[in-house]
Parts: sequence; structure tokens; C-alpha cells
Amino acid sequence: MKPRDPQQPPTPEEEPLANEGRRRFLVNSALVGTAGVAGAATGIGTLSRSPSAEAARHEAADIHVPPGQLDDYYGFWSSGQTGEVRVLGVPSMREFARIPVFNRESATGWGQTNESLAVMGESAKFQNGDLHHVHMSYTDGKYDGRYLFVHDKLNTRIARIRVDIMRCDKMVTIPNAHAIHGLRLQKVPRTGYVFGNGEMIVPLPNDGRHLDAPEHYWSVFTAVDGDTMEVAWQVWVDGNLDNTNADYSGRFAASTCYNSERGVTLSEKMRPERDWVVVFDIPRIEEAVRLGNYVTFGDNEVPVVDGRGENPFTRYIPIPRSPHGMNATPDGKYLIAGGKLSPTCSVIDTRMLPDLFDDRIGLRDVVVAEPELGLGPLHSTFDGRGNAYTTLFIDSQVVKWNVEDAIRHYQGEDVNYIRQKLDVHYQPGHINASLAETSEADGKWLMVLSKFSKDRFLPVGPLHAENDQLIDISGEEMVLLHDGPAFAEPHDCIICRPDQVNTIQVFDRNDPWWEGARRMAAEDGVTLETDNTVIRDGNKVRVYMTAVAPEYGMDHFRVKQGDEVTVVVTNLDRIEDLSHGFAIINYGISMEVNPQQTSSVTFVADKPGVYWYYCTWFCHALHMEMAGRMLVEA
Ligand code: K7E
Ligand code: CUA
Repeated sequence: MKPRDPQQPPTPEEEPLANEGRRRFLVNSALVGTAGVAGAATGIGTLSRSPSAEAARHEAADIHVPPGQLDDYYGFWSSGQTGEVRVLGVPSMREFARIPVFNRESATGWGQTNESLAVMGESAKFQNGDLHHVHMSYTDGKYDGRYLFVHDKLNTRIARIRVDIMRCDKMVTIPNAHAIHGLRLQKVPRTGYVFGNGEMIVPLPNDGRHLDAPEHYWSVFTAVDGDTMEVAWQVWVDGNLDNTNADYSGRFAASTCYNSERGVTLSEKMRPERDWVVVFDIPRIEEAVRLGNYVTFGDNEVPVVDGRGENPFTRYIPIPRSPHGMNATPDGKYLIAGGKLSPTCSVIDTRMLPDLFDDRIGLRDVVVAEPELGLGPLHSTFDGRGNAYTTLFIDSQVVKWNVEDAIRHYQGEDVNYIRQKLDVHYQPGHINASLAETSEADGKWLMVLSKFSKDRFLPVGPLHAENDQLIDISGEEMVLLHDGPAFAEPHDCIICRPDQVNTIQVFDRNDPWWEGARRMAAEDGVTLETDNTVIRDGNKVRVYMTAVAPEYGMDHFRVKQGDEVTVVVTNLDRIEDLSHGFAIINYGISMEVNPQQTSSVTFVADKPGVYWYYCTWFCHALHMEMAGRMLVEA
């Protein structure tokens, strides 16, 4: 048979062959990709999947949320290098909203409006971020719906999102640290502290000294006050810090370390057989800060408590090398570190930590199980019925195992702790079950965030979607129900109940969100809700206008070339979902103005001429007519 022209569709006779070739190609490319990721790891052996069986189960279980019906859960997704947070419904996996945080966002004007620039502060100069983890504030170990907290690995920031309006209201750059990676919250009595891990080691302060002397490179553990969003204190540690978590007693936090040797090359980082989990005693650290027992670095005032070597504040628990995830069981008893390069997880009994800090027991005594789970265990989650679910990155599987049985096995009993292994597609990282990060884990839904989708979706060029897979864990067996394509690169997600998420649909006019515009208007003697006026102050011009569908309060305003113009728009509509926008053609200005909200933007009118401004949200039958002219005199 002559080779077929790839530009032509296959003939009916060629069709089966073409499909066969596609299958073979995809399987081969999947294997190549895996080998690249897993390095010298063993073959993955997980490509034997059965699409028809999955499809059958899909029909059996009901994840379809009919039109007009609401989802049972909210999911909040991180987005990695996209820098935003996404809001999904579970189990439908419908995406409802995106919350811009570290990224520059076109529709809302995030990164351009004065309100967002005030939140971002000096770090607004960065238009990107790397947001791996999102967590909701706690009271007594349960989600309380006040805030979401996130971090930026790329530019070393921690930020807070108001849940009621789903907008970021605080952002802080963390001094002394270099790349905030792990981020978790104090669960008890409340949040409280936001804990952030400095992942990369650098000189302290990192001001040009010790460039060629890695023995002077260090990591710090950071506690931010979640109420004020100021850095409360830091702990100077040995090694580096990867993922972190807080326990359910409120006294301890713990972080994994994959670079205990503080190497700067791959081979140096891989040297020892063991790395560690470092545990922090929060009250002792607070006491040291109170007593002035700390140092500071460079030009910041943040108290840094020395937690290196033997000290009252930290304990370094040796575990197999290069651990990654750190998860707390919802019953409050255990912290579980994912082995990554070791096929094991290390189970730490948090109830033994007080004795460890009083030196009554040895470091390894608190490790009560080290179950062998499979290749590349990264993160774990829980069903509230005593089972853990751990992602096996290299095996492309989720393993369900019983924590108490693993402990019995470690004590020498002949019990099998593995309950089930399920193929996922492919290379899973984070895993999270409904409410599993809280004491209310309810064991219904499991999300597995797979890093590779390979052949699971229609191809979209070299950059593939990630695959967020939905699994039913309510029964004895995990059942894979849904493939959820996702753009770069949701590392993590949390799933909570709708009653834990209370949003407002129409702004209160007293909302602090536009505090800057409110103050400016007061100084100009302008009332935002009623006035449509232009205030000139030298070459600074402030334009105040209202918006009521389908009209702005001003059909034109006049400025001079070179003026610094601030436009303040107040949406007077009180109707839910009636958002307006304000955009200026050829000036690159665009922002949201939601019901009863004030938004403002400042720019230089550098080009003379007529420039139409218009509304960007379809608000009315005459939405297209909702426009006006900015007249810029030469
Ligand atoms: Cu495992 Cu950054 Cu949470 Cu990603 S980390 S997977
Ligand atoms: Cu206002 Cu469209």
C-alpha cells in the first residue's frame, strides 16, 4: 500500500489503519513523556485503561447537574503560572468565575484600576505570578468563609481574597524568603496565621553578599497575620522548605524539606539518603519574639527566630529523601509526608509532638507508620472514614489506604493497608477530597489534578491541558467519573459547602473597596453617587461619572494632551448581575463596574483627538449605545 497523503482525510478503507496509527502514536508519546518526567524511574505500566468501562460508570453515577440546578459544592482552584484562582462547581465541574490575583486581567481591569493597584502595592510592577495553593480561613478546624489565602512562588508574595466579593484585598511581599511555595493556614483556634515556606535558599540578606558561598544560603519559614496581612515573624531553618501544614491543636506547623544538604545543584540536592520534616512550635516562637530573642536582616524589621540546629523552636524529623506533600488527617491525629523519591509516606503522630519538644522521646519515635504505596507519592487527602488517598506521580495512580492499618503493619501486624489503586491520566500532583482539609471531611468527591493529559482531549498543539479528574469516593471503590481539562496549571484545589461561601451580589456603598476614590472625591467636594463633573488640579484631571443602564452620566468630557486623567465611574444600578464596564478605545483602558460599585483608573492623555469610551458588559438592549467621547485637546 502506498503511504497516504497526510493532507488528505483517510479513505473508508484506510480509516481503521489511521485510528490504529493514532492510538500507537499516542501511547508511544505518552511513554516518552513519562520517561522524561520520571527520569530513571521504572516503567509506568498504567496505560492499560478501559475507556468503555469508564464510560459505563459515567452513566451509572450521576454527576450531571441539570439546567437550572445548583452544584452541591464549591471548588476553589489554584492556577499555577496563570496567577489566578478559579471557582468551579462540584460535581458539575462548571467554571463560574476567575479571581485575578497575581496576573494582569483584561475583563476586570485587575492590575490597571486604582483599586487593584492599591492592593498590589509596589509589587504591581510584576504582571505575573505562580499560584500553587489556595486555602480558606478556618475557625475551630472548619472553613469559616471569610477569606481565601494564596501565594506567589514566582515573586515571593502572599495574598488574601475576600470571599464575599471574590476579589483580592491584600497582597504582601515576603522579605528574607525566596519563592514562597508551601502555604497553609492555622486551623485552630482560627486563622490566625498564614504559614508560607521559603523554598529556595539565598544569602540573608540577599543583597549581593556571599554570591559564591552557598554555605551562607538559607531558607526562612514565615507566619503572616491573616487579619492585618503583616508578616508576624519568621524562623531561620536548616535545609529548605517545600510544603507545609498546621495541625489541629493549633500548636504546631510542619514542613517538608527536600534539600536538607542545602545543595545548589541537582546532584548536591540528591546526596543524602534522608531529608526531613521540620516541625515548628508556634507558642515557643511567639514567646521568643515577645522576649526579643530574634535577629533581623537587611532593611526590614521582621523578627527572625533562629531555628537551626538544636533549639527550642524546631525539631527535624528524618524521613526518606526528598519528601513533598504535607497533609493533616481530619481527625487531627496525624501529619502525613509524601515520599516523592521514596515509595513511602511518613505518618507522624501529632499527639507525640509535645513530648518530642520536651526531649522525652527521640525524633524518629513520632513516625508511627511508613507504608509502601507505590512510585512517586506526592500529596494525600482523606475521606473522614480513616482512609487516605495518595497520588502516585510516577505510577499515574491514586492509592487508597487505611491509616490505622498502616500503623498496625508498622508495628509488625500482618495487615494489608492498601484498599485500592486506580489509574488516573496522567502523572497526578495534588489530590483533594470534599472538605478534607477540615475536621468535616465527608468522603464524597475526590479531585485528582493530573499534570499530563496526553491523549485525553482533542489535541490543541504542543501545550496540553492539565486533567482535573473527578472521582466518586462515597462507596467502597473509587470510581473515575469525569475528565476536566484545565489551563496552566492548577496545582491544588479545595472543595467546600455552599453554606460556607457567602457572597454579595450588589455592593454596599460603604464597602472599603474604593476607599481611595471615596477619599479623593471627598477632597474634591464631589459626591460619587450623584455628581457628574470634571475637576482640574494643575495638569491632573479627575472625571467623576455615574453609570445607569444604558447611559453614563456624561456623554463627553474634555481634557488636554499631557494631562494625568483619573476617571471614576459609579454604577448606580442596584440590579443583581447588571455590571457595566468602562473602556477607552485606543487608550488600552478597560475595567469592571459592578452593581453599586465605584471603579477608577488613571492614565496620561498622551494623544490628542476624539476617543470613545464604551461599556464592555452587555447590560441593556441599548448596551451598544452606552458610550461617550473623551475629547483630548492638542
Ligand atoms: Cu505538589 Cu507546588 Cu503543591 Cu504542585 S506542589 S503538585
Ligand atoms: Cu452598560 Cu453595557
